[in-house]
Amino acid sequence: MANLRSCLPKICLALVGVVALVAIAACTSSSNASSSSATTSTPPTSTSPTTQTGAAVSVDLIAQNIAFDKKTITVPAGASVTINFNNKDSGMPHNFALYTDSGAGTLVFKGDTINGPAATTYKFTAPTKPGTYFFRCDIHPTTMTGSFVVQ
Ligand SMILES: [Cu+2]
Repeated sequence: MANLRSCLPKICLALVGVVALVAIAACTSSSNASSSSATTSTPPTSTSPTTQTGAAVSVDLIAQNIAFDKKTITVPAGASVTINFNNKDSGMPHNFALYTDSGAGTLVFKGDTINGPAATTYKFTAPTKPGTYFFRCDIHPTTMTGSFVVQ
């Protein structure tokens, strides 16, 4: 008993020392982590000037009476585009498809066709080259068309 009692203060001191060490270690490691993440989060500057890092854009597009509710959709170059597509035509299939030009020769993105009434979400990356592109419904390629402007 006497032995244990005389040891207790030493154990206490040792514990305090360990706690202090842990606290110091936690402080220094967290400050290290925050400073290193700050330096690594800096984006590389060597990317080509035409490539803009993707802003996120969300666009609501309604198909109703075999027509889109928008004639023009404008997004930043290289943006991450989300199109909230709502087909309100009962029993009528529509989709959203993006082409480089109104000739619809080169496809950029093709959304799945959905039968109305139904809604879906299309996600794609906008072209990095600014210009006026072309979107349409592939089922109604002459009546459901619009300009997709990349800035
Ligand atoms: Cu259509």
